[in-house]
Amino acid sequence: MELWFTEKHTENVTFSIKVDRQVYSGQSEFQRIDLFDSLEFGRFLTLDGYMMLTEKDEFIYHEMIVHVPMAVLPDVQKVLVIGGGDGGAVRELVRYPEIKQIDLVEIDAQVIEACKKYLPQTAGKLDDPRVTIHYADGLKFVRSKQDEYDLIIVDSTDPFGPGEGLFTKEFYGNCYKALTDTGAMVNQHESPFYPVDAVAMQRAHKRIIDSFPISRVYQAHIPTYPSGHWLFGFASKKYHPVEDFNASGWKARGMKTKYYNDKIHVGAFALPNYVKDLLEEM
Ligand code: AAT
Repeated sequence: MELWFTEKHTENVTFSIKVDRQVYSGQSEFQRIDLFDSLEFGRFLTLDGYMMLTEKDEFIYHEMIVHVPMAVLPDVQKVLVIGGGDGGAVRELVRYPEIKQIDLVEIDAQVIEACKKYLPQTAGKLDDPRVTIHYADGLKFVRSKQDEYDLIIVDSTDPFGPGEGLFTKEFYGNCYKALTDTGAMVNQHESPFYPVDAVAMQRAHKRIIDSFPISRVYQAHIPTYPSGHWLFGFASKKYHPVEDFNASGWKARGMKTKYYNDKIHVGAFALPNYVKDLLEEM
């Protein structure tokens, strides 16, 4: 008998991966957590039936959410990651020796436990001494923070269920306040392609523009997310993601990456016309 994981991307479109076996299934206070093994994408994590990451393509998402801001901001010492309990963003961050402290705020301890046990590829660096894990709602955690972080990475689920509050005006305003004068926030910014996702993307963009003086959107190709076309937001107090991009500084680090490079950095901010229209029409 064949076993398939299927996610509905719209009312009329599904995306399926043939599953070898189910590795883990649990129900936390917040969501259902599943891990599967597959031939094509390796092990993958789903929350409430939605794809979070696969071993084969997670490098694209995690490199783009971390290296883009790190190659722009000149002196990042303290970082806040909201969500991201799989540890993929943390794994990329700990590669930077100048980062002294990483606070990871994950609402669901069970996600972290499951990933530590079953997804060492992403969770392997969660024990780095610079990392402190806070089991809390990111929305509440940032409320009390002021002038503290050089970089905030919002590595959240989509805007329904526990992740809903991380797409609100209140949250973005509090992130602004939690950042230092030269700080920036990067977020996973949903997909522009299917109208069901684009509406959420536009709403988030409008709220970010209202909260930050500099706000740009960049893109990457993520095969296992709806439509494969995914956006990220770069919202900043001082530094512009392309004009202040330090390409030579990045290259001098000699950091080996599988997706990100200096040309991708600049190119990712070039958006298709229909995406520009969606962002401007709000
Ligand atoms: N690194 C790619 C994987 C994720 S998972 C996002 C994480 O955010 C989950 O572990 C979830 O438990 C956590 N989370 C959700 N809501 C909150 C909250 N309010 N506070 C803190 N953590 C939260 C991102 C996948 C992107 C999917 C795109 N379709």
